[in-house]
Amino acid sequence: MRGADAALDIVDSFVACKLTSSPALAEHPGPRRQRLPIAAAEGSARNASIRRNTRRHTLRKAAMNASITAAMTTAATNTSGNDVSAPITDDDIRNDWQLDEVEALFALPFQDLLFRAQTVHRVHHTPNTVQMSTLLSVKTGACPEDCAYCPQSVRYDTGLDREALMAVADVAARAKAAREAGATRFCMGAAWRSPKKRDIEVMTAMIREVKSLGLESCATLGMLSREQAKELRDAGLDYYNHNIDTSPEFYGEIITTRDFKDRLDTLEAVREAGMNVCCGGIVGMGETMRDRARMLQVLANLPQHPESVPINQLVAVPGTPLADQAPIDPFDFVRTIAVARILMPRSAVRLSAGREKMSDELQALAFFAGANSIFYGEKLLTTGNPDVEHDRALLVRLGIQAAGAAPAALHA
Ligand code: SAM
Ligand code: DTB
Ligand code: SF4
Repeated sequence: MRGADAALDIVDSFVACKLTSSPALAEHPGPRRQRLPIAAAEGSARNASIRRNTRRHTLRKAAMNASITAAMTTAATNTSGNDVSAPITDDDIRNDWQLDEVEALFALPFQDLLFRAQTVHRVHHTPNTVQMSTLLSVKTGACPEDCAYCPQSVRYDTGLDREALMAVADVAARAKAAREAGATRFCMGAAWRSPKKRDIEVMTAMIREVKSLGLESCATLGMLSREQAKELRDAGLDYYNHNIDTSPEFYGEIITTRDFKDRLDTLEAVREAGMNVCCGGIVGMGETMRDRARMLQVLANLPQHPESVPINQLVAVPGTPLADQAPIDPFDFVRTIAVARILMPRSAVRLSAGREKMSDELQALAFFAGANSIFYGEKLLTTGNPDVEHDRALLVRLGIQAAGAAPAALHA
């Protein structure tokens, strides 16, 4: 075992021991509607994947380790007295995270967790940079699914008007505007359980338009068959967003019209088609800390880490079953970002829904914890998002650059 791993394992097991009776980490109380196996995601491909994922970024690592070692040597003996000063290296891409290890990360003192997350972040990413995606709901409302958080489910009266699939030319115009505002990726969302054949035909035309503008393309359209995934990929789709949303154990409390395994099957189809995976979840739905740890464990133990991991804070929409859900402690939200960063070092971690309710200071903490991607534009799908002017000003105040955007776009 490498020195860094050994030191951090000692810290982790120490914290895990102290936490065996922590109420925050107790199983979520009350009955579950269903408990679903996830062996498919956590199983057979793990060893091959670990080997595949141990490619080195030698030059960057050497440079980073020099500065990290200097910083950590002066900074770090943690509260347990264990030395955590050994540099974290980019050998740490793993797909075999154990639940107690993930829980132990959540339980670290806040500053230790953020220091470790920021350290991992700097080994694998250009600091002070965020990727910006703009969302558009291309088909809104009347979704047959019963996701308890979602304003677009036909089952809840949220006052949302249903809208048919948009015209391709209108989507192209919105994509162009997003590019001019500084976005580098355009994400099209549709309130479907799964798309029909004719929907895929229109979506492929939209994807071609988005790509012709020089933008990266992303879509989130519900469950896909393998054939549909290939059709979207052939049209040029770069990313497919399909969230697992929460832990397998809590899933049945939130959604009953599909199961956790359905999500994993679509993720597998997306990977098989050769697209990048965008997959994350929501915090603040009444889940326990253990559920959050399980959700991140499942994501990190997929055969290949999602390239993009959106962490949404619940937008509690009136009319949905979660309308009155109490907001989570903001520090726990930041902890979730930090643990995602540590478990999936190379992924983009997106500070996603919920930013409208977050202070600038909280967002800055989330960036420090390793978030390096945001949704940019006045609207998410159906709910609000910070104004672009506010976001631009925030990034300037924090000295954060927009990754890959034309500089003129951001200073327009
Ligand atoms: N229908 C498709 C699906 O469910 O995959 C695509 C659209 S769906 C709105 C995309 C994701 O948005 C959901 O999986 C969920 O993670 C997120 N989302 C939806 N409503 C939300 C809310 N009120 N707060 C936070 N995230 C939400
Ligand atoms: C994701 O993880 N969050 C986005 C995107 N992927 C599709 C959606 C957030 C939706 C928030 C509620 C709404 O605006 O309808
Ligand atoms: Fe439908 Fe997606 Fe909303 Fe669930 S999250 S109700 S599948 S649009």
